Amino acid sequence: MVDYKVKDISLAEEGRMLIDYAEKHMPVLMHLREKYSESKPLKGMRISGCLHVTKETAVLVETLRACGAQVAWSGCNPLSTNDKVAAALAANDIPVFAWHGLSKDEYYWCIEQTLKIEPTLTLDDGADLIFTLHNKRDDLIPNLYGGSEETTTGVIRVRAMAEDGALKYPIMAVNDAQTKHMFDNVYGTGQSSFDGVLRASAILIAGKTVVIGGYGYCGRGLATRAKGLGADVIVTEVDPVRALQARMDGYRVMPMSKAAKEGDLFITATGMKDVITGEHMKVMKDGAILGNAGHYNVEINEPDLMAMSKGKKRVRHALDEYELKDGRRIYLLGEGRLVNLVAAEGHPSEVMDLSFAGQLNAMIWLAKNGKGLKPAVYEFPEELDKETALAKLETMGIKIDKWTPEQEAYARAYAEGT
Ligand code: NRN
Repeated sequence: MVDYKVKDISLAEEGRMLIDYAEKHMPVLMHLREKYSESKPLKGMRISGCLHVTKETAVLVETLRACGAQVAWSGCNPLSTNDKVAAALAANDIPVFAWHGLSKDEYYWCIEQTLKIEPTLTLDDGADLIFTLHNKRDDLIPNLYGGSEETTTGVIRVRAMAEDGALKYPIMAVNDAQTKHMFDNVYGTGQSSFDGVLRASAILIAGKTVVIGGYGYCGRGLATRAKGLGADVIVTEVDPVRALQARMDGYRVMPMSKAAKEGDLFITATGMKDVITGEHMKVMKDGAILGNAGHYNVEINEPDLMAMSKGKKRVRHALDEYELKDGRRIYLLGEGRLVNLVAAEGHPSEVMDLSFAGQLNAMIWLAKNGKGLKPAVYEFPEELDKETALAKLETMGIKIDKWTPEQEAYARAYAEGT
């Protein structure tokens, strides 16, 4: 048995059933596991991972190991670990350091445990592992071939590090793979955030006014699902182009100061702090429900909410009721942390199949090409994106057209006009 720390190892059997179930909905990743099980392209690699410990992540972790890598894993959010899955990984000899309800110190202790394998690759979601390496263990950086980053917020963070000349090893922006953000961020976040809202609040969405903060890939998915569930959707934005797009997509667009008076349910997906503050809470309806779909818990200002409340009470799974001094009640989902993973199970396996095919391909690419690469943020190779999309279509029994040689020639020709 390897070193690990989980909530309760006796949950392993239940966790294994969850992982087996996820495997059945992740055909692309399972195909890649089978494809590489002989050649083991990650042989000799040591991967420290910092990514939500869910049934889908477990499929990725066990695929990385099947491809030859030694792995050590922590979660990337104090409230997103599924304790049954963590137990199943530990029981399968994977050094996993993760449990639901970590303190901040425990969270970073878990990350540091994964560094004991002295990684040659890092796999991150939100860049807390990358930042810890730079900040506390830069002695390990010379071993690194490279790393990957899963999510929008993490890519923004490492790009800022690179801008500052602070990035010390190459990072592939897996979030920027088309087969990741055009699917995970849109269809995944859209569905799984409402999964979280409904498991925690059990409200009827039809007939309600739902305010979506941010109209990026995540916000677009959220607005689509809110509309599909029968809500009257309001979008708030700071970017005029995205605001215009939201209006053209048929949603009402207005400042949060105005939306705050109308909303029954608020979901933020901006990556920015203080999207909803006390100023907005002051004018909200009695019973308004606040949720965040962004990576960090900074989008809803919970200290403002606490300051205007007599007290708070956990009234349902992942739902806290704040009784305000003026008698109104406001509800906060998942302590303001990303509602899909805290109140539900995160995105469905079918869409994580795409994201994690990207992560696996990034690890294989970096194992091959990373050594000696300039520390910078690298785009996901386009041909790998197309390969992943084709593989997914195949699992769906979908065939597509192919250009003829004449069409190939036409695409290259610029002389032919009208
Ligand atoms: N089920 C999941 N397992 C899951 N759902 C969403 N994410 C998940 N990771 C593991 C991540 C997405 O890829 C959360 C990240 O913020 C987002 O990029």
